[in-house]
Amino acid sequence: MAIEVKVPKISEGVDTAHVAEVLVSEGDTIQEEQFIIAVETDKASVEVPSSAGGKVKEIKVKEGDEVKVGDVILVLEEEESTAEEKAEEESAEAKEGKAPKEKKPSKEDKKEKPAEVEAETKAVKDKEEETAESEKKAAEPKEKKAKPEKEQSEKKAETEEEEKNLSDVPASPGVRRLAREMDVDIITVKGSGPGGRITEEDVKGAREKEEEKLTEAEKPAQKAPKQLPLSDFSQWGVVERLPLSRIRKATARNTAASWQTIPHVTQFDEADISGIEEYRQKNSKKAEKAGGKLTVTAILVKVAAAALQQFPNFNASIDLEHEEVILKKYFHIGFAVDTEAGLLVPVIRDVNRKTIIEIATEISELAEKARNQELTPDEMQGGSFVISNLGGIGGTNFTPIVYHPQIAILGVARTSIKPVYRDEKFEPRQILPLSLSYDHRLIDGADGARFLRWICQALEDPYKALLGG
Ligand code: CAO
Repeated sequence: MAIEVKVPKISEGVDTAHVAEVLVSEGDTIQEEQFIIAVETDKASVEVPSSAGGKVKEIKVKEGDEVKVGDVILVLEEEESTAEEKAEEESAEAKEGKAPKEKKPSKEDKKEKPAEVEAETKAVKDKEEETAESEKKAAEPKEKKAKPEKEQSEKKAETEEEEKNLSDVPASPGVRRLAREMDVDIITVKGSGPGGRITEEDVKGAREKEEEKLTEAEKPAQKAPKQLPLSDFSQWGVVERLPLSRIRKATARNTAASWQTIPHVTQFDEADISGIEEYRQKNSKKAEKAGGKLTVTAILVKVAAAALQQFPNFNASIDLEHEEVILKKYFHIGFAVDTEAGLLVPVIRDVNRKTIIEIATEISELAEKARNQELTPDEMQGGSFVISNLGGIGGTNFTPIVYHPQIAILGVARTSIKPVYRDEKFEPRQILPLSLSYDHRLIDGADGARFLRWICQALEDPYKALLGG
C-alpha cells in the first residue's frame, strides 16, 4: 500500500519553508520518526520526521524547493511485515507463556542480499549479540507486553514532546546531523552562537563532557561515533563542502563495515604470466570478434573460479549467529570497475560454465554498463568472490578490502618485466603481482598462501589446473 508523507506543521505561524537537504533516497527503507528532509524557515532550521515507516518509492521534493504544510514529501511503500505485526506475534507468544523464538532465517532472508544491506544488518546484529544483556532481554517481553497500550500512549506523548522541543532548537541541519552522529542529545546543548544558536563546537564540547563523565570501565562499551570529530578547516584556508554521491556513501558504509567486522590478512605472491601473455596476443582477434577484449582480468576470473572449486572455504560466507559456514555451490565472480561515479562491482554468473572468450565479452559489456551507470541491482548481487585489477593504472601491489559477506578478494597490480632465473640463465619474464585479502575467522594463513599459490601456478601452467592439480 502506498503512503504519502506530508509536510507537518513546522512551527507556530510558519506555513512555508525551503528544503535545505533531502536526507533519504529512493529505495531506502525508513522507520517511522526517521528524519527525511531538513527545511529552513526565516526562524529556524528543522529536520522533518517521517509520519510512517516503509520503503521510499518516490521523493517529491528536492533541495531548494519551497514547501508548505500538507505538501507531499515522499511516497512510501508499506513493508510486508510491519513492526506492529511482529509485536503482536511476540505478544501472542508471551501470552501462551512461550519464550520468544529465535528468528529463523526466512526464504527471503536466505536470498543473497546486496552486500550493503547485509553489512549493515550484520554490524547491527553483532553489536546486539556482543552484549550479555540480549540474553536477559529474551526473558523480559512477557512483563513488558503486559501494559502495551499505556506504553504506546506514553511513547507517543514523549515523541510529540521531543518533536516540539526539537523544532525549537536553534541549530542548522549540519549541526543536528553532527549531534546525531556523535550521539549527543541536541536538546541539552547550550548554544554559544548569535541568539543562542548551537554551533559544531558546542556539540563537540557536549560530547567531550559526556565522555569525561564516563568511568574507564564504561568507555569501551559506548557506541563508537560514525566518525571522529572534524576541525573547522576554514580557519586554515578556503574549503568547499560537496555532498557525497550515493555510490560514495555506499562504498564508505560497506568498506567501513567490512573493515570493522572482518579480521583481514593480506597475502602477496607473483605469477610468471609470460605464457598467458602469448595466449592473449594469439587470441585477442577471436575475443574482439565476439565483442570482448581478452585482458588479464578475463583470464583471472576463469582461474579464480577454478581455484574456488579447489578451495571451497574461499567460496563461502561465515554465519556466526548460527555458528555455520555457508558453502556456495555456484561460482559468481565480481570485478571492480573504476567509474567516474565511483567503484562498482558487477558480477559474472556461473563462471565455471563459461569460456574465457565469453567471460571477456561479458566483462566488456558489464564494465561499459557500469561506466554509463546502467547496471541493474541484479547485475551487482550474488557474487562470492571479487577481483580488483588496478594493473591497468599502475602500482606494485595493494591490500584490497574483503567485500562482505564474502571471504576473500584478489588484488591485481601491474605486470612488469623482471629477470627470472630459468634453465641456468636469467630471462626477461612478465611478472604479475597478486594480493589476496581474506577473512582470518575462516581462513588460516597457510590456506591463504596455498590458495594464492594455486592461482599463480594455474597462470604459469594452466594444463595443471585443467587436470585438477
Ligand atoms: N598489468 C598491466 N597492464 C594491465 C593489467 C595489469 N595487471 N591489467 C590491465 N592492463 C592493461 C590492459 O592490457 C589494457 O592495456 P591495452 O589498452 O594496451 O590493451 C589496459 O591496461 C586497460 O585494461 P582494460 O581496462 O581495458 O581491461 P581490463 O580487463 O584489464 O580491466 C577493469 C577492466 C574493469 C577491471 C578496469 O577497467 C578497471 O576498472 N580497473 C580498476 C578496478 C578498480 O578500481 N579497483 C579498485 C577497487 S578498490 O579495491
